[in-house]
Amino acid sequence: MDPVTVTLEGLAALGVTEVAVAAGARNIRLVRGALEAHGLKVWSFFEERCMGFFALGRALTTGHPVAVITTSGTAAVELAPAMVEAYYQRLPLIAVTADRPASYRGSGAPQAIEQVDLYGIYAKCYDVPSDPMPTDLDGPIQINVCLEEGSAAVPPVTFSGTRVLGYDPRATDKVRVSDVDLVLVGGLHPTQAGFISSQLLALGAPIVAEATANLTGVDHLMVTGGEKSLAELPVLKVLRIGCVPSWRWWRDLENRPEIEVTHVSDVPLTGLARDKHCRVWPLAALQCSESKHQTRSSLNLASTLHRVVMRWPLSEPAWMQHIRKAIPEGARVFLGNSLPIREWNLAVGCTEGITCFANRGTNGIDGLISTWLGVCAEAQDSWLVIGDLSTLYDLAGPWIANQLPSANRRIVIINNSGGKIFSRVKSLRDLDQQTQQVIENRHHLSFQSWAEMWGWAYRSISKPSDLNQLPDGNTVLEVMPDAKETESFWTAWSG
Ligand SMILES: Cc1ncc(C[n+]2csc(CCOP(=O)(O)OP(=O)(O)O)c2C)c(N)n1
Repeated sequence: MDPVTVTLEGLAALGVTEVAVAAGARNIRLVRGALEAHGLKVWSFFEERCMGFFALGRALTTGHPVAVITTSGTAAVELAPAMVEAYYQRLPLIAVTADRPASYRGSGAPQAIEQVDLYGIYAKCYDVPSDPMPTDLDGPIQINVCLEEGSAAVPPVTFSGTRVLGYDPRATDKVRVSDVDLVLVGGLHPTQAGFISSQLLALGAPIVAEATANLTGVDHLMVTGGEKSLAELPVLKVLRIGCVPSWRWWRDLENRPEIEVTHVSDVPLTGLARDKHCRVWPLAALQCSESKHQTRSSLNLASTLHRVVMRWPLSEPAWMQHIRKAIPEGARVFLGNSLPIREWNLAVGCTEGITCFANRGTNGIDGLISTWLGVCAEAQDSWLVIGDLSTLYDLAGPWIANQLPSANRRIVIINNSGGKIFSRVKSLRDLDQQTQQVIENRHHLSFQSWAEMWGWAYRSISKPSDLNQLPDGNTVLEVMPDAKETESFWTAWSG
């Protein structure tokens, strides 16, 4: 059978209903097949890096497999960052890489690179037509399709969205938990967060949750204060749920073997080198009953936090609270890596009324605008909170916005003129000026002309009231936090 038909029918059997394409001569038959298929949504890109992250965002929010179709050569390589991120989030991202016929391998002929197993351990490769198409997937895969030159159409394939799973996701042993001092919750999809919230309610142990945990109805168990509270809580047994937590406290667990961790996550990795071969239980396995070990401490740093925020209202953490207040009920929020997610976790935390997402597989600052646009494609209100270097990384991200339904999309750039996280890392604070300049990539760029280039409204934000009465549609909000206030905030908060 024609490898194009084999590929498209294979994608349909995996339950794909969305595909992103970046067209070239080599993949044109796959692109035509996608455009002519029934029941398939096609997103069109001019480059592959943003495309990969956009598709990752679609898979992150829908939970369904999403395919991206590239032409041959370095086009296929451009998907690598998104494929690696998909691996560490176990998202069903399918790279369909058009290739020259197998006889060209090892020849150095134009646009013939070695595409089989291009993503190494991060994506199992199926070489079509030699290999059969996969019938199941639990993370990213590559489908490398060898094609002769030509542009002939294929008979239309129907994509019904039905996926035949080879396993029963409910069939799992239970992990019974009743005796822990602390629950640490990292990112959870909102559809999983309801079940986890009910389990944690039954457990009754104190919870330190990231904003992306999306928990509901457990406010009374929630400990605010982030690192500061974690440092003070007496802990010997921890239940870790969801994505690997972003707290420094978690990293320091490497050197605290006396603290026992039970891992519950759909990504079967512990996120701790010391527990490398530990069992990680799937989320559905969690069965909690009331904790015998009630360490409900009187630790409540909420009022201290409030005081410090009020004292330094133009510091970065205070800006997170101002931004949260401007976000309407029901909005989808994406938190950029580096300081935005950390400052949001501290100053806002896990709040009801919005759903939060992030790329915490590898904590990259690349592809964040594109991932967010994928996550929020069908949301009426969506917000991205992102650093300035992270924005510079994904300048082509807004390309796809014109193909999305119109909605209120806000990119909030926290422009602190460089990678300011490095001035907060203890081991880097004493570096000389020149090295600091290099590690932070200090700059004086503004994002106004970038917003204009993409036809997005732009607002420079220097006081909280600038966030009122925003225009409808796509908007870039450039926040300039006060560097001195930020420094004062951290001195007052952590000393
Ligand atoms: C792809 C990638 N490259 C490099 C890094 C290392 N890194 C972590 S944070 C950071 C700086 C981020 O700067 P910015 O987006 O301005 O955020 P800020 O630190 O100011 O919050 C860098 C380069 C990374 N996480 N991902």
